Amino acid sequence: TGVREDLERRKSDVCPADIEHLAREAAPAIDVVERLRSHATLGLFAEVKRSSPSKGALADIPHPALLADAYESGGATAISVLTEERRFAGSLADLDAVRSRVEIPVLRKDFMVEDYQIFEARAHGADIVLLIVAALSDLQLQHLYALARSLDMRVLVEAHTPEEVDRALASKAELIGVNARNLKTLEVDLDYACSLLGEIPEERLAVGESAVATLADVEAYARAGADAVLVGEALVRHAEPTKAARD
Ligand code: IGP
Repeated sequence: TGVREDLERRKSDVCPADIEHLAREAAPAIDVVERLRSHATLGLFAEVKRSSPSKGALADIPHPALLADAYESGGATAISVLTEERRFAGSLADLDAVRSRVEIPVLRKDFMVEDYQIFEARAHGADIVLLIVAALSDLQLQHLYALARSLDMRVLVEAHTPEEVDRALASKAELIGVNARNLKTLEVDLDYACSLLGEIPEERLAVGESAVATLADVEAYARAGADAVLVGEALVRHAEPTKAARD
């Protein structure tokens, strides 16, 4: 696939030994779990997303740093940055731009399958990485989780079905995300995601992902037990991102 070629190209630019070195030398990661636990209100992961496979181009984002800045001013807990190039039109350059602008934690949102990508995330200043249960074996999940934690990053483990929620809970991840979007059919179902959020025990931090269009949707996630929500499209399409994040 193209994704694999992109990864191989990056590896030939920065070899695995060098990316690991850069990851270990990076400024310390900021702890999103501590921030979420110390705030009584619902957390917000505000996403920088130019395009998606389900909707195509979402927004023209000439300056991701300025968008992230607006999210931060609006009170976002963390910024999520899509770095996947082919389907989401993201890049590590977007991650760099956002990282150098904001002081809140930054999540690298991509399809992570190997060590190199975890080192790369930290080398580019990410504080959090996403691991999608559906894309990984239990062994890979445990391994990538442990690697990310060894670099002091937090891990958002994403599930979409009851079986995946069980697998996510079996990992040690403090942050469990339930994605309302089925990554195979690309359909969203907020009620279904809310029912799965109910399965996540109190000690874990539950994140409602996708399908937020209105305040009522945010409230539905909160009632279902979410500690935070992750919002992309509704924020990037909003004319006033600061106000949107604040609301
Ligand atoms: C944001 P939305 O519907 O607010 O734009 O969704 C986010 O949940 C979505 O971008 C997402 C995603 C992912 C993208 C969730 N999990 C995994 C790529 C890969």
